[in-house]
Amino acid sequence: MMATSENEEKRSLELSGDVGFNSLPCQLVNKLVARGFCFNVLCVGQTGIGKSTLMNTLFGRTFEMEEASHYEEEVKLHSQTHELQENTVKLKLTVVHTLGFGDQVNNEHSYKPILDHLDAQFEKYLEEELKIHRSLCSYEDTRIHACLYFIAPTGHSLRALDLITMKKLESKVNVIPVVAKADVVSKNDLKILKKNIMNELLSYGVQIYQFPTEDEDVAELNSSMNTCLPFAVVGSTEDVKVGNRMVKGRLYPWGTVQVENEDHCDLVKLREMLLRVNTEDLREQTHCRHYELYRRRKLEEMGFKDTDPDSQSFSLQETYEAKRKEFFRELQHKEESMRQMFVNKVKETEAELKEKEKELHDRFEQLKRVHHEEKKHLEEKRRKLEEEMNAFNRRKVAAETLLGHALQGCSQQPLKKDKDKKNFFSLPSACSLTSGRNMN
Ligand SMILES: Nc1nc2c(ncn2[C@@H]2O[C@H](COP(=O)(O)OP(=O)(O)OP(=O)(O)O)[C@@H](O)[C@H]2O)c(=O)[nH]1
Ligand SMILES: [Mg+2]
Repeated sequence: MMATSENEEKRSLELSGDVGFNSLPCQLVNKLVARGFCFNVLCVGQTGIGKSTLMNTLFGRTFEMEEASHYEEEVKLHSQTHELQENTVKLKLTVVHTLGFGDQVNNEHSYKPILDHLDAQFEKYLEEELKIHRSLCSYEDTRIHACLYFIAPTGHSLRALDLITMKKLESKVNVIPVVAKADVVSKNDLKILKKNIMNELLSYGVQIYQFPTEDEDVAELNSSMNTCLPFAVVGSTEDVKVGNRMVKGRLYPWGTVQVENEDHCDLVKLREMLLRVNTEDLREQTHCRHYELYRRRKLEEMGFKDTDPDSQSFSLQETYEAKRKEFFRELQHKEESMRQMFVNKVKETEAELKEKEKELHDRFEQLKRVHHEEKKHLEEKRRKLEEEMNAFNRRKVAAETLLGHALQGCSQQPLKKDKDKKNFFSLPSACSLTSGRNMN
């Protein structure tokens, strides 16, 4: 077979018979139906505004009705996945609720956890896409396809929180605003409220999801629905009797609100737009617009780009090499600064140790001096004591000699004994002997 050259003219041929490739759409449909679909909806709105009731009403099922606490410290996201089936079509529906949204005293950063959640889902998908062994066909896509933004029916228009949050969300998700609990306002007030909301969104440049009008089959329907935005919805899972049939509705002392009656609210319109006509467009917009934007920013952040400054195409290999070199340069730089830090630390510790050693040495010298002084002092004391002892010994010897003489004299003149004894004891040397003994 010869390769077709680029310049070769393309020929259009009429086939004489059926060769079979006209079944391609059917093959595709069969494959997709067998695989099943997924659709992820995020409900943003203050506590008790009717998010759960509306989701139950939209899908005609009771998913979960646990009330959220009003005392959450920060906004949290809670997601639940349900496997639904309509005829042969399987749908994995994930509903993500915002718990505590609008409940804080300071709502300044209420949108942050929502943005983080949206980014986290994009990041997960990007990681899968960048893997060597990708399994995107069986990948469980958690990216949010539609965000229902619940606006309170009271008030004249949007709150600052609504405007800021929708503005932040517009580049990350398809935002579809709905006026919740529309049965609590009169028809006229609702009309004014819807108009005010749209005007405000327009003047603040908030881009909400527009139903696509490119496809001829749905262009008319979608463009007329675009003028009905925001949909005013009423939710109910209760069956009420109207005439001789049972309908979903809300019973009031003055009458019944039928949620599926288009004269009463826009629930049917919302369901039609969200689930019957534009589900695939919502999925496509999520992938081609919001995810693409996230992916582009992320890859640019990582240093990838399609063209270099001279508009020459940039190869992945070159980008990788450049990034690798930059990484090693940074690593070297870090290593060098850590080494320098370590050397400085060692020097500091060394200086500290030297200082301590000097202090100890000085202290030792001082103690040595004190010890020397004390020793000298004690030597002096000892010398004095020895002198005193010598003097005492001398006096003792003299006294003993005297006593010896005295006793000798007594034995020769016994009659004079008593008198001499008296004299002896009155002698000054005897006195000093006695006092010397006392001293000892
Ligand atoms: N009047 C009126 N009440 C509604 C409507 N939808 C729900 N409610 C009531 O509002 C209350 C709260 O409804 P939920 O659906 O639990 O509200 P939620 O936003 O899911 O609340 P949390 O999950 O706790 O944040 C319930 O008493 C519902 O019956 C509505 O369209 N109109
Ligand atoms: Mg709820």
